[in-house]
This record gives sequence, structure tokens and C-alpha cells, in this order.
Amino acid sequence: MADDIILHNYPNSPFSEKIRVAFGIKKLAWRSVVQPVIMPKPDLLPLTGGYRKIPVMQIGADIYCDTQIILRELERRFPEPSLSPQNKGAPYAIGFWADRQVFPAAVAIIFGEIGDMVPEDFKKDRAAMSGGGFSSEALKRAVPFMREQYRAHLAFLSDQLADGRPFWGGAQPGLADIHAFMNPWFVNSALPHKAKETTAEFPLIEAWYERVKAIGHGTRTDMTPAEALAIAKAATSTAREAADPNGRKPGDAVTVAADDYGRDPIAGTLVFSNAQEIAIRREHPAVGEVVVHFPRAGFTVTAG
Ligand SMILES: N[C@@H](CCC(=O)N[C@@H](CS)C(=O)NCC(=O)O)C(=O)O
Repeated sequence: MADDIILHNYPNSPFSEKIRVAFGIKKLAWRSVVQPVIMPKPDLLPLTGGYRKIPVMQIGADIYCDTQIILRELERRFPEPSLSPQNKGAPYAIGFWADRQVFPAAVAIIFGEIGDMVPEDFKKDRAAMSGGGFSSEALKRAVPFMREQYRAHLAFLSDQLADGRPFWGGAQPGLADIHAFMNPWFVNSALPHKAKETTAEFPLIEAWYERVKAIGHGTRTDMTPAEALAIAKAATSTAREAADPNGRKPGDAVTVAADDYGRDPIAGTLVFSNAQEIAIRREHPAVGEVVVHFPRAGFTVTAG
């Protein structure tokens, strides 16, 4: 169906877990398309135009790349219950904290432990994506320092819960919980035997973790990649053209790229852009014309 919410994801992806929890909070029904963990991704790139990271959300011929814009779009389309009833802006900033401060520490803790068991092709893929290397030795060396960082950041969450509130913002779960949950979930899933070690000091976090986990993932039904491509091809984007106060206008040729890792450029023509979002139109024989949406924070936009 053209208005099905399709999440291109894979089970052990922590960024996908953010969106699955958002589906849980909003009690949404969604379709899960499992994509490969490493390149090539022949059923994903026709939709995104080159963006290879996971998750990607698709609704008809509208494709949303990066959790920041996926969460924003879920909130726009399905406002109740809200993911940020009290605080509209701060939880997005908390997303940057989770992604760019805590996540690297979680990655070091996990891969410092299991790096030697990771297949060569995975290491090569992640080295190419990061533009650096993938050295389990370097990750192992970083573990003691990263564990301290991880602990210090978890302490922010523990302090936030100190007045007895069940969730970061108060009585209801929301965006801040989604962001804060990602890294403990990643560590717990990847290192089940070590999980308690990183949170034992924080009983409030352990209780909160169980509350967020109990929210669940809404109602998931699997979908094949071929079905998702066919849905895109049959559908028409619902994005409306609009000029940006910064001077960009519909039809401008632009290239969008992440500014951290996985910086593959995605070229298209502008449909609309504003302070939070940019939407570009592009075509591929497998999907016809689609509109791909990106956040602005954390992404570069260049002419041509
Ligand atoms: N800024 C992105 C980060 C997404 C990300 O790093 N996802 C990981 C998986 S959890 C990824 O794509 N890794 C490489 C891959 O799966 O090919 C977002 O918020 O969605």
C-alpha cells in the first residue's frame, strides 16, 4: 500500500532501534525491509540515490534518510501521542549527544571486545565508510578511556531520573528516551554477558531501561525489498515545492552529503528546503521518480 510505513533496517542496528521504539510509543503498524549490513545494497541505493546508512524510512515515493528526519516526519504525520509533548527542540539536541558523543564510546566498548571476531569484509566496509581504518587493536586500546566516557554520559541520564520520574522528560516516554536508549541497547545486545557491568552502578537507569524496552516496537510485518521498490515506483511523492528563505528554490541542482561518516553524495533537484529539512527529487529506473528527504543539521548542501 502506498501509505505503508516501510523501515529499511536490520535487527542489530542501534539507529534503527530508535525508530522501532518511536513506532512503539506511537503504536504504529509498519513494514520491515531487512537490508544488508555492509555494501553492496542494491535494493536500497536506487531509493536513496547513494545514501547507504541504516535506517531509511519510505512512505510511497518519499524516502527519509537519517533518524533525525525520520523522527521529525513521524511526529508530523502521526502527532499523537507526541514524541516531545513538553520540549520541542532540546530532544533533537540530545540526539546529537547520543549519536556523536555516546555512540563512539559504545562502539569502542563493543568492538574492543569482539573486534577480533568480526569478519574481514565488515572491517573493510566500515573502514571505507569512516574514511579511516578499522583496527581492533586501536579500539581495544581505547576501551579504558571510552568506558570512562560512557560512564560519565550515562551519569547525565541517571541524574535526570534522580527525582523519581519514569522517563527523561517526566511521566511520558519521548524523543530524549529514544536517543538515550540507543547506546545501552547496543551494548546490551552486542555484549549480553557484559551488559550489567556498564549499568550496575546506575539502578535508576536499569529500571528506566526496562520501562523503555517494555514499550515495544508497534506492529511489525515483514516486506521484501522488491515489494518496497515496486511501491515506490507506483507512488507519487506528496512533497510540495517551496522556496527556502535562504535563497534556494525549487528546481535548483543540489548535492547533499552527511558531514560525519558515510559521506556519499546524493544529487538531485530541490523540491523544498528550510532550516530543518531538505527534499530533493531524483529518478532511477528501479523506482521511477522519488523525493529523498534529509535533515539539515549534520548534512552539507552544495550547488550542482
Ligand atoms: N546519522 C545516522 C546514522 C546511522 C548509522 O550510522 N547507522 C549505522 C547502522 S546502526 C550504519 O548505517 N552503518 C553502516 C551500514 O549499516 O551500512 C542516523 O541518525 O540515521
